[in-house]
Amino acid sequence: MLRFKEFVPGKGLKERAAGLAREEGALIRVTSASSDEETRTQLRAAFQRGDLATWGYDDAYAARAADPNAILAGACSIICVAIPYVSNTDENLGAPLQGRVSNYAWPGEDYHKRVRGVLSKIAQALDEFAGASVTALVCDTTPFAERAFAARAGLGWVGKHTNLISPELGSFVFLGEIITTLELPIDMPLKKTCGSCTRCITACPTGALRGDYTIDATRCISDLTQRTDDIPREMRPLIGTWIWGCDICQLVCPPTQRAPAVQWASGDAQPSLLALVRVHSGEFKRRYRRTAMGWRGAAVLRRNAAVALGNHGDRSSVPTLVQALNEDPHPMVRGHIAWALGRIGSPQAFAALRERHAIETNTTVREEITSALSFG
Ligand code: B12
Ligand code: SF4
Ligand code: SF4
Repeated sequence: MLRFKEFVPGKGLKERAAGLAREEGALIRVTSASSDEETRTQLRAAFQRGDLATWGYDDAYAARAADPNAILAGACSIICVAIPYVSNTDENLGAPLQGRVSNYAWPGEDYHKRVRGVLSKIAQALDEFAGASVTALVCDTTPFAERAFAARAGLGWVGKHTNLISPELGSFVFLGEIITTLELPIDMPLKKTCGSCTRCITACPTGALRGDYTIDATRCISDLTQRTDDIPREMRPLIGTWIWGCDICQLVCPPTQRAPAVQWASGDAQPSLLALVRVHSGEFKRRYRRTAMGWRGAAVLRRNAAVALGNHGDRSSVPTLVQALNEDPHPMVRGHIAWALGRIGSPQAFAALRERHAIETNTTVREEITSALSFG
């Protein structure tokens, strides 16, 4: 095991890492790479309750996610990194027939690339110092309890909305970690909690937040808009006009509201729903494939746009929806379009539903149309 203090008596490697992070507007804190039994227990409990049912996580995932050595054998320290992202979603809200995109997905390109860039820069400094590869990078897709380790490192605390809140940056931060075999001085967890605040719990439109720092993710709009199968009918009206992710619990969060505004985005924050409900492969590849809202494919975005149009309830969208009901090749999308037309409920919408019912061959879509016609 290398002890960096023995090699660098002056300016420490941790300070170097902090400086590199600061150049990117990011913050770091360090914790040891010992496995975390409490985290493992919390993860297992959440999975057993079915909180993450759509993600297929199990006991083996919990064990792995709580043990940094499962990612890098001989791991000694973890540098936890918080990278702020755009935090001003309220612009142009309510513009006609536009969908809401969670601000983490605004950037023109997928945020994983940016996070990896910051992590790689720091990891490279460590590897160069050691003269060997002594690091492994973690961001998002690796089985790893990122929020729990970030909290243990004192980067912030996990709020009742279950996001990590940095006292300096708020909760609109991406997390990433550099696990290393080097031993670095560790930081202490913060002694902060949410106290008696309950704003996120009251604001959540779907009742996903329980108030005990846990979430039923199957009710979270972020989860619902990322699914590849049907959105349960009873949840559709609660989604409002979100078409990818949801920020409500963070927008109302006082420490996040107090955090300095950050602008790092060039993407489409409020796409036109009438265009999105018809987005097909060429246009999808050009506009969305490389963004954070592209990984589930075009049909998921068309489905989400249909639900948002239904919730907008604007009769001017009916002709576009009717055309899509008759032309969309994906049964899931046709089913959600039928729901939207039923929710809008104009005579033209019901007439189109009846006509389609007469020729629709897919059983699930027919059932959606029957249900939509019952709105009338
Ligand atoms: C699956 C997943 C989701 C799921 C489930 C979310 C959830 N809350 O579990 C869905 C799709 C809903 C989701 C949504 C979002 N996600 Co997400 N998601 C993940 C992912 C891949 C795994 C999370 C996981 O394992 N969840 C299981 C739960 C049980 O574990 P946990 O969240 O890690 O919680 C631990 C801590 O909270 C700890 N804990 C700490 N203190 C305390 C105190 C008490 C009292 C208790 C009980 C527990 C506790 O207990 C838990 C177990 O260790 C992580 C990346 C990763 N690998 O960690 C990103 C991640 C959590 N998501 C992220 C983001 C940005 C989001 C969204 C904001 C995106 C959006 N705008 O739509 C929303 C936020 C919704 C919300 N309110 O949580 C960021 C969070 C950044 C931050 N500041 O915390 C992460 C870390 C990705 C990243 N690398 O930046 N996400
Ligand atoms: S992201 Fe939205 S739906 Fe999910 S917990 Fe927060 S407010 Fe509720
Ligand atoms: S809104 Fe209040 S309760 Fe919710 S996470 Fe923020 S500080 Fe905590």
